[in-house]
Amino acid sequence: MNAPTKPVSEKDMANAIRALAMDAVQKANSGHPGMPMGMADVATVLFNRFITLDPADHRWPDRDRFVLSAGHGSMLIYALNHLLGYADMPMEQLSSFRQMGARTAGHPEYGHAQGIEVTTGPLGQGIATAVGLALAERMAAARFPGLVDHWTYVIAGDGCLMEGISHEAGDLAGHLGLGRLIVLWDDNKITIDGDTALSTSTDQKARFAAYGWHVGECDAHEPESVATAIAAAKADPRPSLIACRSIIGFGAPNKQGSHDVHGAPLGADEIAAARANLGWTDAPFVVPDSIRAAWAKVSARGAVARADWLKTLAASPDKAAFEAAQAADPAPLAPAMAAHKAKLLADKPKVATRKASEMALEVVAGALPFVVGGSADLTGSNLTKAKSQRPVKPGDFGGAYIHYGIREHGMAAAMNGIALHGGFRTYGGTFLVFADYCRPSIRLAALMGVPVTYVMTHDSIGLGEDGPTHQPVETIASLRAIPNLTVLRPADAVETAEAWEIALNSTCTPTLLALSRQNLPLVRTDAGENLTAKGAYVLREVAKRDVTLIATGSEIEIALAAADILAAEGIAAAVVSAPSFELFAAQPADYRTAVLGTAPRVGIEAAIRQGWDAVLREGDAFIGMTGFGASAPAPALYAHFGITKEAAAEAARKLTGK
Ligand SMILES: Cc1ncc(C[n+]2csc(CCOP(=O)(O)OP(=O)(O)O)c2C)c(N)n1
Ligand SMILES: [Mg+2]
Repeated sequence: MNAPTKPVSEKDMANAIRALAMDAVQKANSGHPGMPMGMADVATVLFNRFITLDPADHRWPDRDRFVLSAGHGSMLIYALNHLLGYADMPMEQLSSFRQMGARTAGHPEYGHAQGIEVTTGPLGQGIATAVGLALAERMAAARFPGLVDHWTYVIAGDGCLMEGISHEAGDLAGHLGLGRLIVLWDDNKITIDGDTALSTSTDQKARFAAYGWHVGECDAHEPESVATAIAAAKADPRPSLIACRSIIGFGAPNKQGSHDVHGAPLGADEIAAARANLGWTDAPFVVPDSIRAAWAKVSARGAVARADWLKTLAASPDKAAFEAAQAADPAPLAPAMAAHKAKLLADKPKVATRKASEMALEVVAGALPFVVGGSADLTGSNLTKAKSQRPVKPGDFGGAYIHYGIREHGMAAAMNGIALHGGFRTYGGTFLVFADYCRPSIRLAALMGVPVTYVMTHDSIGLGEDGPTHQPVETIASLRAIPNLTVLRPADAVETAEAWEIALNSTCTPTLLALSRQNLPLVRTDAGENLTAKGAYVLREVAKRDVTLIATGSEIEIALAAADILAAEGIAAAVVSAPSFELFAAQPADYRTAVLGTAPRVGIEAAIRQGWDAVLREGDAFIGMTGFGASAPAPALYAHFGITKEAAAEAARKLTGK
C-alpha cells in the first residue's frame, strides 16, 4: 500500500512560486526574487480563494483583473500564470526569464503573454491604471447589469505608494467609491536603498483612510489572516487597501528581510539554504504534480464560472449590445463624420480647433455609444464634453463623462485602464503643456499599444496672456519623440474632424490632438479623402514651385498668407499642411517626395525646431520658437517672436534668391 500523501497546503502552493522565482532569477543572473518570495503567500490565498479567471480564455470580459503594480516582482506573475496553466507560459518561458524573445520580459509586458493585464515597472503606474480598470468595470456594470460583475486586485509595493501618482489614483478611487478595487500593499518596509525609514514616515493606512478607503491589514505569511482581510475588503463598499505585513525574500534564511534580496540573485548557497528551510526538495524548475493539481483547481473553478457566465450572456437581452461595446467598432462614425464635414465646408466656420474638436465630439458621442471621456478640470477650456454625456458620479456610473479633477497623471493612467478593460474607447483632456504631467502614462499607452486619445488644447504661444508657464514650446517635439504615438496638430475644423476619425479608428496606437485656443479659418475646400491621415499633403499647389511652405495647425494660416505675399511678387509658393509627422513618415517614399518637392522649404510652427529634420533639409529655413514664450495677447506674441507671414515670406525670398 502506498503511504498516504500529505494534502497540499497553501504554504506548499506558495513555495512553488518561491522556488520558481529563485530559480529563474538565478538562471537569468538578473531579476528581483525578494518581492515574489515575500508576497507568495498573499498571492496564493488571493488566487486560490478569491480571483476568478479562466486561462482557457484570457479575454473573458467578466474575469477578475489582477495587476502586479510592483512590476519588478515579475517572476510572481510568471510563476502564477505558469501554475494556473496559461498555454503560453510553459516552464521553458520561466527558464528563459529576461532573455531575448521570451515572453517573460524583465517587467510584465501587456500583450507579451496572456494574463498580463497591464504593463508595469514604472512604480505607481499599476495602481493608477487599476483605478481605470475598476472604473470601467463599474461603468460597464451600469450599462450591462448581470453581465459585468468583477473585481480588480492589485499588488503594490512601498515604491508604488511613495510615487506621487498613487495620491491622484487613491483620491480619485476614494471619491468615486470604487469598491471593487482591492490593493494589497506589500508592506515589507524595504526598498532598494534599505529600510523605508530612510525616506518616509507616512502612515499609509491613515492616508488611504483619508481618501475614503477601507483599510485593513494582515500577516502576509498567515493564509487565514490574509483571507480574513480580503473577505473584509470585499464586504466593504469602499475601495480597500490591505497592509500585508510581509518579509521580503521570505524563506531565504540568511537574506530575508533585507534589501539584499530586492534585486539580485540569491546565489547558489542561499538557494540551497532556502530549499532546506522551506522543505522544497525538487530540482530547479520542477513542481510536484500534487502542487500542480492544487493550482489547476483554481483554474477549474474559473472555468466553471466562465461557463455559467456564457450561459447568462446567451440568455441576456443585452447580448448584442454587450458584444458591440466589446468590439467597439468605429464603423458608424464614418457616415456621421462625412455629413459633419460636408456641413463644415458649407458653413466655413472660423473656430479654434479646440472648438472644432467639440463639434466633432458631438458627432462621435452620437455615433459611438461606447466612447467615454473626461478632462482634468478643464472641461470648459478643453471643450471635451458632448452635450449628451452625463457625468460619472459616485454610485452612478451610467454616465459617459469623467471629471478627473486636477489629476493629469492619474487621468492618463486611468485612461489606460479603461481602454485595457475593454468595452470602451476613451479620451481625456488637459492643456498641452501639461502633457508633461501625463507623460509616464502616455509612454506606457504607446508601449502597450492602447488606442486612447489625448485632447490637449492651448497648444502654443497662441494661447496668449497666460504666459510661458502655459505655452508649450518643446512639448510637441518631446511628444513626437515617443514611439507609437500619433501626434496630430490640425489646422482647421475639417482636419480636426479627420483627426478624430484617425483617433477612433486606431487599434494599437494612442493619438494626441494638439488643438488651438485661438480661432482659425477653414482652409480646406474638400473633405472627400481623409488627407490628415496622410500626415502631410499639398494644401495649395502652384504650377512650378519656387518654394514650399510647410506648416502645422495654427501656422497654416500664416503659410497661406505668406504664399499670397510671395505670389504678388512672382514667387510661386506651394503650401503643405503637415498635421502629423508620424503618419507622414509612414507614407510611401514617392508620396512623401511628391508632397515635399525639390524646391527650397520653409517650415513654420510656433514651437522649437527639433524634429523638423523629418521634412527640412540642410539649408532650408524654419520659422518658430527658440526659447520660452511670454505673457501678452497672442497677436503681439506672434509678432514679437517673428512667427509672421512677413517673416515666412522673407525666409522664402532669401532661399529662392528672388
Ligand atoms: C518610477 C520608478 N522609479 C524607480 C524605479 C526603480 N525601482 C524599482 S523597484 C524600486 C524599489 C521599490 O521598492 P518596493 O516597492 O518597496 O519594492 P520591494 O523592494 O519591497 O520589492 C525602485 C526604486 C522604478 N521601477 N520606477
Ligand atoms: Mg518594499
